[in-house]
Formats: sequence, structure tokens, C-alpha cells
Amino acid sequence: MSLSKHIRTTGPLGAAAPFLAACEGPQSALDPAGSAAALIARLWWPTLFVAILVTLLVLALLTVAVFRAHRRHAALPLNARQSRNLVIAGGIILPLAATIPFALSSFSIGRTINAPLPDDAMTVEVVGKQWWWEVHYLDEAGNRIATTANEIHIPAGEPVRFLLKSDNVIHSFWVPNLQGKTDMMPGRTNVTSVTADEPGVYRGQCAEYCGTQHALMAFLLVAEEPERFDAWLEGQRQPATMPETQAQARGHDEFFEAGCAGCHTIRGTSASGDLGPDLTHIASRRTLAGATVPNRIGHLGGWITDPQHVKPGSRMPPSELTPEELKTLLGYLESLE
Ligand code: HEC
Ligand SMILES: [Cu+2]
Repeated sequence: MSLSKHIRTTGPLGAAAPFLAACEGPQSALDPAGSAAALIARLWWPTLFVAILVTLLVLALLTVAVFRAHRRHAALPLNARQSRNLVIAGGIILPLAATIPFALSSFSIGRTINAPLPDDAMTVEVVGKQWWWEVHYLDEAGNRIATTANEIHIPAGEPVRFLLKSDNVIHSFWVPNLQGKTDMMPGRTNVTSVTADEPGVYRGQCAEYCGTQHALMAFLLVAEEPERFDAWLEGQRQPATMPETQAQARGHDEFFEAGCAGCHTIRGTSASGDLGPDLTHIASRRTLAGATVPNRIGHLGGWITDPQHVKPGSRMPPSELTPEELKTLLGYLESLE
């Protein structure tokens, strides 16, 4: 749903449309692309509207009070009973009338968007890391069938269950266009669900401060036609393609010689480190390092040579590779579709 459509239905805000156009985009709670986010946005607009009215009312009363104070001998305009009624109406009834409807509708929307999904809904497990996202696809029995990082694909139009975890500090899983935030707590599994109405690429962002690179802990959520999604998942389930050329074979060996295998897994090879993202299908991803840079060969080379420059404090050390070694390593990684 586009935001301009939403503004037009919210009458009084129509004039602000050009300014509010900035609220559209792949990471905006005001540009909902799924039913949960749409309900949240529908509550957000009237909340903003009432908050503006209350602010204007308070400012108006304040102005009146300031000017009255100058008229020293002005008689009190109200008698005792009228002023008591004013306090009851303005101090109790009005605030309650302004807030109770929001409390009730927030409660009811919360119940709707957090309603449990049917047992056979697809389940994705996401583990918050410092500062990236480990993503596991589960089968009906709850076994992990595919692992990736920083890019979550879902079939458009279908509700997907997310099991959210952390094995370090608290993170928060948030795809503003699709759903509200859900915390990822060490030792707990929090559950949320996401439905994307249409195919599209949305940006998710960690929404709970989790250390130096919290701001660069993002991911892409790719909603696609169910057939395309099935093909993607089938691809991700497969082990890595074996090196086909001699150069790729040298790159594969370089991966081990340079120590990458101690931290990264490439399924189908003996690399089974688990400190960093699974790289089995790294070439199929759109971005690197928590959606920090696009996954192009230049960025990949820059990242491998000096991750601390791209994302200072990240848990990957720089590597001392000769240009030739880097080139063969990149050639191999680029083959891991
Ligand atoms: C000490 C552990 C460690 C070593 C050794 C290591 N990495 Fe990493 N790597 C990580 C971590 C942790 C991340 C995630 C960083 C982040 O996004 O904050 C990462 C991220 C990456 C990514 C981005 C993955 C993605 O999905 O965004 C690539 C590619 C990568 N490493 C390749 C390599 C290569 C090639 C080597 C060997 C030269 C290597 N790494 C050595 C820990 C390591
Ligand atoms: Cu975080």
C-alpha cells in the first residue's frame, strides 16, 4: 500500500503529503506492505492526530495564562465550583477520553497481530548475532534444513512464523513495513509472524542497542512468488557447488589456508566454523555484513581485506593476502551461488 493513498484517506493530512512522501520506502512503518503493519499504521495516524490536537490545546491555554498573568488585578473569571468542574473535565475526563480508545485499540491490535499461526505455517528461526543475523529454515518437525545469513526469503501472501533467539545480548527483530518489533532475548524464544501481501524487498533493522555496530545490523527480507521462493529454498538446502575450474580449486584451498574455515561454514566442504555467517551460498546474497554493503566483488574484496574498515569492531579480523591470493579466493566465493 502506498503512503499517499493512506494520507488521502486521512483528510486533514492531505496538505502535508509532499513532506510525508519521505515516509515511504523499504524501511518505513508508515508504508505498510502487510496486514500487521497496516493495523499498526492505522493506529499510528489517529494517535499522531490527537497528539497534535492536545499539543495545540495546551499551547493555547499556556498562551492565555501567560497574557492573563500580566493583568494583575483581573478578577478570577470562574467561581470555585466552575473551576473545580474545569479541573475535572480538563484534568480527568479529557485525558481519559483521549487515551482510553488508544489503549483499547492498541490492546486489540496487539492480540490480532500476535495471534498464533496454524501449526503447518512455515517456520524460520533467526538468531541475533553481534552484528548480523543467522537464519535457519525449519521443516515441520523443527529440524534445520537450510542456513543463511542477513537475507530472509518468504513466500508472498503466506503467514510465516519467526522463532527469534539470541546467544549473546538482547536484539530486536524489526521489519517496519511488515510487522512491529519483537525482542530477541538470550535464553528465550520469542515468536512473531510476518505476512507480506505482495512480492518486494524490505529492510529490517535491529531495534535494540546491542553494541558498537548495532546501527549496521540490518537485513533484507525478500518476499517473492511462492514458486520462486520454493526454488530459492531448494537451492539454499543444497551443499555448495564444487570448484569447477583450477582457479576455483585454488580459491577453495586458499579459504582454508587463510583461516576462513575456522569461523565460516561452507556446507559440502570441511569448513564448519560457526563464529561467522554460513557462506555456502554467499554469491546468491544481495548484501554483505548485515546489509552494510552490496554484495559486489569490489565490496567483497574490501570486506575480506579489512572488515574493520567497513564495520569497525566487527568480529572478523583483517587478512594478509597477496593480490593473487585474494583474487583466487574471490573467484571461488563468487562461484558459491
Ligand atoms: C575470527 C572469525 C572469522 C574469520 C577468521 C573470518 N571471518 Fe568472515 N566473518 C566473521 C564474522 C563474525 C562475520 C560477520 C560480521 C558482521 O557482519 O558483523 C563475517 C562475515 C563475513 C562475510 C560476509 C557474510 C555475509 O553474509 O554478510 C564474508 C563474505 C566473510 N566473512 C568471508 C571471510 C573470508 C573469505 C575469510 C578468510 C579470509 C573470513 N571471512 C575469515 C568471522 C570471521
Ligand atoms: Cu542488535
